[in-house]
Amino acid sequence: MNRRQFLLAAGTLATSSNAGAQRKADHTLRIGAVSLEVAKGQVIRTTGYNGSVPGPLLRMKEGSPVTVDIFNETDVPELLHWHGLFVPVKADGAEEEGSPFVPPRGHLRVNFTPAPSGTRWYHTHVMAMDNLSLGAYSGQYGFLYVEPKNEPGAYDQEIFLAGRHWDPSVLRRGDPNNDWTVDYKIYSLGERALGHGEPVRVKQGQRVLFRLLNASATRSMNLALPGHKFKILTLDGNPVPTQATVDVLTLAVAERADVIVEMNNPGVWIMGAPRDEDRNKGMGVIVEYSGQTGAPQWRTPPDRPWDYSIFSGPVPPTRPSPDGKFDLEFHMLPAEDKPFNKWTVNGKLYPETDPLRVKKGKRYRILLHNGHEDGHPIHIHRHNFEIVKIAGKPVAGIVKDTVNVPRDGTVEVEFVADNPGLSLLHCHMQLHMDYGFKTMIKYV
Ligand SMILES: [Cu+2]
Repeated sequence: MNRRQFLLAAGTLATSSNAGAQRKADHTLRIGAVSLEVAKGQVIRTTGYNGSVPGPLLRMKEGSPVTVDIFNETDVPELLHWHGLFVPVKADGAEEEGSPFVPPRGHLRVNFTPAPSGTRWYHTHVMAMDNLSLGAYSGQYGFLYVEPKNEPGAYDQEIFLAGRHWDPSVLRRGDPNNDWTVDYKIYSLGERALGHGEPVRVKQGQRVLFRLLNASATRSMNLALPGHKFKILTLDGNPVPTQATVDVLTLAVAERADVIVEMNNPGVWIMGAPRDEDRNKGMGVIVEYSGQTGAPQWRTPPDRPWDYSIFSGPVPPTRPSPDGKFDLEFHMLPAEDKPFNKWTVNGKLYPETDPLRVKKGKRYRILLHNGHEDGHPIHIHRHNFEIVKIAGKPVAGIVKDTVNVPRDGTVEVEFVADNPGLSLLHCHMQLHMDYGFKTMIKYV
């Protein structure tokens, strides 16, 4: 805490007669300048939380109310979103819902009761538009783990790793279907680019639980660990009905997965992106068995497309009809001569998009129809949804807060409207949400 914050905090204590405001916060996050040496000699200057990137790992207990103080040491208004949590609008950090900003050089205190349990995260929710130092292009992200009331804990080590793409620049691809994009020079997994951080140190016979997050502003990520397999326990922090095992894990922007790796192949390995270019830019981490030395090994895994349906539970012969249905179709409007393209929901750009009108306690189906231009990770705020159909194939029991809808694909989800208040539904790619790709869920 610097002198200014101290005075600010002291001032709050001295002037407030509200007993609640005098209580020390359970967590304090300070938004400020950070220098991150992502690789030797390559320093990223950005903003982050509490002087580190990623921000501190926060642990909260499901159902135990928390108070979080957020101090903004920058000159721009900020928003902090609790991704995957059923928080009130006031704490959600979404301007569109009416959540308050953390004012420049100011402070915001938020209160909420953490739920549901699982691997969540927190990040800035400001618009960046064509300023690639703001929003999800910055270093403002961190893990939040909400501890369940009963933690099975059947693992020997727990390792949190977020993937990230750095040093963004605007790129014109010359592809008329999707010409403008953002390109990145260097990638990281965890705190550093591949080969520049501490290795993950393991022992033979251990069960290692990796909690993995794609914290990128715009890019999907893939990971493999040669000689080992990933057993998927959760997607977006929610237990999957079928714990399928895969060679390659794919996470769209904002998605998480908890995976168990049985460490039964001693050596020094690269856990990294299957594509050479992505690994060479830094997407990976070294996994080193105790007592093993030598150059880290890499082997290209089999190439199989990611398919959520392998995690499905048994599909019931009939599913009760939802109380309402929404069809959403996503398309691009080309920007032509300047960045970026615009993105429409049913032909309209936010804020003109039509809200989804819902009643409390009812169950709704949303059909997410995607056009040809790009895949989109669709994120629902303050609620979860269950995937019920992927490309026409019924699935059951896969509960998420972000679902990737591939090009030309349709994914159907259902959610229960059980958390009144405006709720944002949007594509999580920063350059899509900034340019129109948002709509609201409105309780009526
Ligand atoms: Cu998108």
